[in-house]
Amino acid sequence: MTFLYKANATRGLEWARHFAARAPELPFRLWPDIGDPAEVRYLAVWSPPENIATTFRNLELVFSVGAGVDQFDFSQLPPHVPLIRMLEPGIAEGMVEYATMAVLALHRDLVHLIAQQRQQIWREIRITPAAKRRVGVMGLGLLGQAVLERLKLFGFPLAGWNRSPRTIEGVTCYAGRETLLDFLAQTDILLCLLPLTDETRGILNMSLFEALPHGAQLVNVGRGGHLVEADLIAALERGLLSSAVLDVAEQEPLPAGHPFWNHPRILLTPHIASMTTPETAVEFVLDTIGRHRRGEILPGRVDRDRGY
Ligand code: NDP
Ligand code: OXD
Repeated sequence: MTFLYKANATRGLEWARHFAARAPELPFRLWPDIGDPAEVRYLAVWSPPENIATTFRNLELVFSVGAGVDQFDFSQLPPHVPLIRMLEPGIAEGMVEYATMAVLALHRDLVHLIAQQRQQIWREIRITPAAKRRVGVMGLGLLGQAVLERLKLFGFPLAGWNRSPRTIEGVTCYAGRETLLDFLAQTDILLCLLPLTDETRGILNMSLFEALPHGAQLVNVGRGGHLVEADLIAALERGLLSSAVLDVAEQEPLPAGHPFWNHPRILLTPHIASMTTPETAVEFVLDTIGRHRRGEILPGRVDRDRGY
């Protein structure tokens, strides 16, 4: 019986060390050293290998190394094998830091100030009080809620938009497509923390940008597939949006020559908003394996019909 890991190799070595300390009885293997595939009971992956169902015939659990699961083709996974997304606290901590950084950067016009510095321009940009900067979060799941909780400290009027209704103290919550326009109309800084599904692909598009107040700003920390990239460039050119912070792109790494690299209104980071922390991730997967053996409910189990 083995646990197979297929993701960032350097962090995999850390997983191996924590596994050896916490569960020496469960052999841990690092891709591509898979050993006997019939022995693999647990698989933790970022990019899933091909032919999972036929190669690993005795799989019991598949873990996503990240919080998102859009990289999986569910039809390639044996239907009886639970797919578990990563629910370790390091992901939320990283995301809260990044989202706070991005919202404050946009609130304080950092993207414009950097552009001014590059052009050797010394010019004040008037400060807008936080109480007059409305921040809206799309996706009120684990991460969206954690981010909103921290943003409360700064005094921004806060709103959130979600598939199903939520009640969050201090946050005006909207639910369902029919409320999207109302939510957007009162959002100056929009932060996307949705999972990527058939319903949310391309949701950050020109008609959404047109529904925001003129000159609004965007943070995309969901997935590159949420954003229609050409629409973002056009919306920046038209002044519909004034700047954007992007952590994700349709193609990662971003290809050479892509307009995002040098765009003066875009601050781009290489998908690092948050990262799975090996120590707490190993704790989470071992806890999940224990629950699975005892026939208990599995936190983080993906609903394949819903897509997240
Ligand atoms: P959760 O599953 O906890 O939350 C997702 C939320 O989105 C739920 O509240 C859900 O609503 C809502 N939602 C889903 N579909 C829709 C829809 N069609 N319309 C409106 N709301 C919808 O996920 P997390 O908060 O943990 O993570 C969110 C995403 O963040 C991940 O899927 C991943 O893509 C991204 N991420 C990015 C990282 C990065 O480094 N850039 C790091 C980690 C995550 P409901 O309450 O009805 O289920
Ligand atoms: C994740 C990510 O989904 O890093 O955890 O994007």
